[in-house]
Amino acid sequence: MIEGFYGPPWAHDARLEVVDFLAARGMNAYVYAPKSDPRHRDRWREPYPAHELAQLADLATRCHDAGTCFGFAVSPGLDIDYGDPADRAALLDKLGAMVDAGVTWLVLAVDDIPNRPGLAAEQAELTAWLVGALGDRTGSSIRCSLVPTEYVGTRPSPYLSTLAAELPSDVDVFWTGPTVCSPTITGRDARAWRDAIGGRPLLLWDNYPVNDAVMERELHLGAYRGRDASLSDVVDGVLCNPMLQPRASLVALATAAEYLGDPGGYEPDAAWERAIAALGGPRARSLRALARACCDGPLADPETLPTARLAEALAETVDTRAWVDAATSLREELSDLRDAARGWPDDDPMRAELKPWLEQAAREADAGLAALRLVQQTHSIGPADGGAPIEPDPESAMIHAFALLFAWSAARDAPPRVVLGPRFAMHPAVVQRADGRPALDVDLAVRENRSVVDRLARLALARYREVTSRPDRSSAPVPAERLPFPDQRLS
Ligand code: LTM
Repeated sequence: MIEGFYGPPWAHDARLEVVDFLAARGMNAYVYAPKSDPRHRDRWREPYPAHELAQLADLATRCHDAGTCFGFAVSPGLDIDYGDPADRAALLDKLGAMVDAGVTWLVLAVDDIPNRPGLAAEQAELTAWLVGALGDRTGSSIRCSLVPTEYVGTRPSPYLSTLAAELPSDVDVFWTGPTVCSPTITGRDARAWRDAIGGRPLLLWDNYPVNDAVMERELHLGAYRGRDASLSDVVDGVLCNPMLQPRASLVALATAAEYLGDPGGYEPDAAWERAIAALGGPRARSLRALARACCDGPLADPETLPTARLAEALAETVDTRAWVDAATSLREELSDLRDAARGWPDDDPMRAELKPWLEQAAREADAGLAALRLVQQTHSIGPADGGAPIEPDPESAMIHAFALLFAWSAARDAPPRVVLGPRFAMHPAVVQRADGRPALDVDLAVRENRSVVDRLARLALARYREVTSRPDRSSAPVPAERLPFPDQRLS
């Protein structure tokens, strides 16, 4: 795992918990690289105060005891003068203090800074100098890795060709796949990138389940997926970048651990069920309900959400039995989601992480259930018993239409937290153009109008409009026994 996101770094106790959880599942690397730790990036020259250094040393020891390699990253790229002796001395002091604290793996991270001609050569030269200087200072060999300024794609570029020629050959290089948060990564992609960096050892910085920066409104609670088995033959390690929420990240990380343990036999859905059960305990039902509503993200389209498939069936099916089955399953799914905020111990740290999404889940589920009730009112259930189709009572349907509008507006007006698919979401989809230079893939970057609840609400209102605009219709309340879920009250 690489704690490499933007936003508040994790608390020390959460880090220790995560290290233990992952080590028990065979994940054996932890790199400290939180972008918003000022001494990691913005004020990288400053040494850590004693208590922070002590915590880092404690984390390194915990990792060591758990059989996990601990790496420390520094990210000086915003303002370092690569050739300046004072800056080099500051870098060596910074990293030397880590080595003195027991760290044996150092990472130089120069990602997310402007690129310019000549940058790769300066970075390669600095890295070579650093490897030598650390060796002289410690008298032992320290493992060094580089997060380069170009870290996405599958093609060579002038920047990468310079690194390939000038970087010390034993420095491993990080890469995030074909894009920043890569929906799929194959062994072939990795081979292509490894060729572009001159065959150096390759570490995958896998940006899943991370939800920082432009993705902060999302929770990525779905399984690790989209990585083919042959990837593990090519890369020398996989480090997942987690969410801002450490405990909630464990759902995806537990599934990633299963992939890493057996890439060929990995089954994401089964691994996901096991992760929920392992993390769930008394809250498993609630966690499962929320996670099923938040399992889309960079690796899975919103249309793969279980509720999205059911809403699709409801919109498309004409067969009464199938329609009732879809409506019933959808109602169960939404009822569980509405109740997901219940069932958590008060002092549960994962509950505190999930609170904004649990609250939004209740709003979205209320709106979805209101839409279902309106659909039910306006649905002429076919003559399953051979009788005439039922026409709904317009006044009763109107009350349900109003109830839907209120619930829908409450869901839409709340602060944007994505549950049941995004109304608007962004992913940092930087890709490589054919000439190797970066570009934004707009189709991958923007997800617009993909909310399951909006779809249900529109479907219900369209049905309502259709039914109430029929001229000269005689109507009567739909008898309870003809409703798919007759116990449903208007509330
Ligand atoms: O991915 C890399 C190498 N750098 C940054 C990360 O720090 C950040 O967490 C992710 C996701 O937003 N994107 C990046 O570009």
